[in-house]
Amino acid sequence: MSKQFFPGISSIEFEGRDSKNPLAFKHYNADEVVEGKAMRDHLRFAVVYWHTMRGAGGDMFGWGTAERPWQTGEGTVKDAIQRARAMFEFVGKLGAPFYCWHDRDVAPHGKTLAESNKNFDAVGAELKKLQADTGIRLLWGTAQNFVHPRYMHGAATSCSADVFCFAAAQVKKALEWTHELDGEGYVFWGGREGYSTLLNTDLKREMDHLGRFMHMAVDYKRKLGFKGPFYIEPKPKEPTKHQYDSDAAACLNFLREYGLLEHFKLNIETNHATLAGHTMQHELEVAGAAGALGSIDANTGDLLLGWDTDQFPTDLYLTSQIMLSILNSGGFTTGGTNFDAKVRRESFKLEDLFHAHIAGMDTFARGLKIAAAIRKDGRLAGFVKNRYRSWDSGIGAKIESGKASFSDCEKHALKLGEVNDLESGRQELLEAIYNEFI
Ligand code: XUL
Ligand code: CO
Repeated sequence: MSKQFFPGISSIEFEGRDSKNPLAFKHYNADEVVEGKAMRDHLRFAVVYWHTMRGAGGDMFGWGTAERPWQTGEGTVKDAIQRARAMFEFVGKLGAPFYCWHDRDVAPHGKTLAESNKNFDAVGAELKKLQADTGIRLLWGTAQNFVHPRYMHGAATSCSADVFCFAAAQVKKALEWTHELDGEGYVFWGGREGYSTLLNTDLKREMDHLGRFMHMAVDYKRKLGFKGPFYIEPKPKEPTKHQYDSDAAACLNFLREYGLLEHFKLNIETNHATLAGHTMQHELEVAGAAGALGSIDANTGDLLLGWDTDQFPTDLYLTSQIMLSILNSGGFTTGGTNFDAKVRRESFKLEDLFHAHIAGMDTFARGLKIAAAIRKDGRLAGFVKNRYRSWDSGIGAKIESGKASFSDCEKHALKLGEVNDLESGRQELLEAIYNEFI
């Protein structure tokens, strides 16, 4: 047995809602069946490598605070392999089925691209072994095309064609390892694909380059034989003032404009939705309406702080609304619930990593049960269905099926004289009904 990084903590078990054990699940019971499927398969939890393993708790005003015995600061491959073992010990003890990485979280940057690739190959081989030993699977991989100074002007949208090539090479390699590790999918988050000022930016040319980049990725995916979906993760700002993939609607428009829609779904993140001025549920519904709801980055922001605080989700309204949209869209297939979340700077102890994930998983488990109960009850869905009943027959059905013209509508309206039977939207009643299930 190799060195243990969490020696005082054993596997986290389900103990039920009356348990007072901080290191036990109160609601997440992986085998419990909800709507005919085990919770494990509904929720498909994943732990992120970056915040969990690499996050040190630093902010722009202070150094890192977190106790992380695997962070030696050496930046060597040996160090990265230790970190991989710590990661798998953590995910295994937590009982999450999946994890996610950026290429440069798992392996260090080299002095050249060839050296970076070599580093990645060494750590990738260890990940493959750890996956086989533990049964933990890769939900998705992604390339970190935003940390290195070469990406200061963007990666695929850089003003430099040389930088575009580095970005392409990095994605190519990250895709190869995602495929080798049997990843369920692959994510693109455009960390610096945007601008800080339009004074120096050819927006159209940059968007065209991004479209070209994605087509090249699709071609390479085909060549590799990788079958998992590509996801774009929308975010409106941070680090740039404006990011091109600003929200679900902007991503869908980009994908449609460049003929890429059939190859991509979206990975929707709560804190990114709020930064865009939307609710998470809005983003999920927009993605779902386009048949592009793929996966979620489960976190939350703080409404009083205007930045991406990436907190663990512990709000039952949030998780139940998310699970309602997910269940209504048919549930996850290749996607899952990825905790793109970090513990607060003040929560610096090792066990805080467990407390945070347990809180997130329990809150999602309750969200799932609440959403299933709301669906079983049927009053909310029934209200919505009934609200649109004028479209089920008569002139409504004719309009929906494309068989009515403006003249037909005019004839209908003239015959009616006025609309006299409008009904209440009943928002407050519906909110009270929702509360019955919380
Ligand atoms: C950044 C963010 C990323 C992506 C993956 O805000 O969410 O970590 O999830 O690159
Ligand atoms: Co994210």
